Amino acid sequence: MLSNKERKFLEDTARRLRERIVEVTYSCGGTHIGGAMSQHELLIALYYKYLNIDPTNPRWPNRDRFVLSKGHGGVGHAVILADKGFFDTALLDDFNKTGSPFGMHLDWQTVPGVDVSTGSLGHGLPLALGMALGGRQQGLDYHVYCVMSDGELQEGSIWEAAMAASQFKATNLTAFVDRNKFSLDGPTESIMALEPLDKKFEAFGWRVLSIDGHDFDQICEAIETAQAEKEKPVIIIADTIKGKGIDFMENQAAWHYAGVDAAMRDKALESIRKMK
Ligand SMILES: Cc1ncc(C[n+]2csc(CCOP(=O)(O)OP(=O)(O)O)c2C)c(N)n1
Repeated sequence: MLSNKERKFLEDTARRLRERIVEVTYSCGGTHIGGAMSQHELLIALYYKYLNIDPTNPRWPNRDRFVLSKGHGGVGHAVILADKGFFDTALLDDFNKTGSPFGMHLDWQTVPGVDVSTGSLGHGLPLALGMALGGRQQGLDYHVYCVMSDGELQEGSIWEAAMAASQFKATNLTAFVDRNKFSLDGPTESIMALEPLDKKFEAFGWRVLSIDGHDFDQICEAIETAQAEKEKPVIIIADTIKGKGIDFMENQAAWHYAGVDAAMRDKALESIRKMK
């Protein structure tokens, strides 16, 4: 149960960094802003409450690992890493520009705090499972958290990893699905239906928790339940809204990837400032 102070801190941080994502999107000409907004509260809860990490020592062997399997959400990850002190926030002014450390998908070799390069969908869960099993093998007690998009669940590699995770009882791995119900150009259910998603993961041997992915109380309760689970890997299916917080972007596949001009930026910031 979050205290009022903790909840307010998480909500204020989420709002402040949503604004930063909009600013970066404006300055670099375009990002995957829709999915950055839907995944946002999951990343904020992890980075500001749970991850055992040290920004002064990004390669500390016993750090918790974070895998953004939906690598196109990298802009949302980058603003958080900057805010946590992994690198100078001013570097974001050149996001995705030639010569900057950032591509649209973050590279672990150039961006401190990134554990693995992602972007080719469907590979984050297998990588996260490898990290979890590797940690166990080495007697390290870190936890691995992996955020997937719903569209990437249409990749077969996810289901191979899902099978292996339960076979090997990878309880030091917690996965999330950013279930915003949209992929690049339309609803997931008309492109390649995923439902009943909870039943599918249950059949693959996972414990499934279904939550509102923008509600910090539900997110934090689910993460703590996952941390305490000792029999099965846990997947948290987070019901989210693509474009969350920017009224004219919400639930619009057209805002999967886009830029904003100055007028749209100001409208977006105004909408975010009205969020509770
Ligand atoms: C293997 C692979 N195929 C295609 C793409 C191109 N691509 C980028 S984002 C995307 C789909 C985005 O939808 P979803 O996965 O649901 O992401 P979200 O809505 O959370 O942004 C696709 C197909 C890719 N990055 N990787």
